[in-house]
Amino acid sequence: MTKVKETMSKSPKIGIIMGSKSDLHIMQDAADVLKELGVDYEITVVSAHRTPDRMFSYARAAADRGLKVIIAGAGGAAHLPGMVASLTHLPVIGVPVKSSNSIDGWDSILSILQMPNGIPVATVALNAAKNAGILAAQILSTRDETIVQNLIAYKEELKRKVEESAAELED
Ligand code: RP5
Repeated sequence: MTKVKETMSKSPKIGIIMGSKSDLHIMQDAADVLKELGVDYEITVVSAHRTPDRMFSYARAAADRGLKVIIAGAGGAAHLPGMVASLTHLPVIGVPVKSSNSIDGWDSILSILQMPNGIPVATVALNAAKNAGILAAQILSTRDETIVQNLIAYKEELKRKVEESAAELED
């Protein structure tokens, strides 16, 4: 990818949370793509079921701490994204994780996707933490021209790779 310009580094604008450290191998993709796009983030574990008080504090303090978007990943009975969305006005992007306690991943997807009217969670595909990171950057980019330019460069690179593959196959 072309050179990424760093953005507003003082306080992270994106919070990445996950129900368990066992989700990290998936959720790391969100962190990696945000880094690639030059967007500051913080990352931690917040369990809806095992640490409900921590979830309440995290979600309630998020906006005042300067976060603009929360990415929340969980698997199985994946209540974290929806509960966090119920506690903050910030946009929440949910990542369904196919976890050790998932039946087949549909449990995670449906737990996050099927929210009641009024409390949306922007749900990405199973294990698609990278897309959650890109979407979070796109939300921030509505007020940040540097991120816009980094996203354009990122998409240009995707296009270049496809064209390179096509050229190789057509040779
Ligand atoms: C969920 O349970 C977590 O988000 C994780 O996906 C799953 C399994 O957690 P561990 O038992 O591996 O800690 O709450």
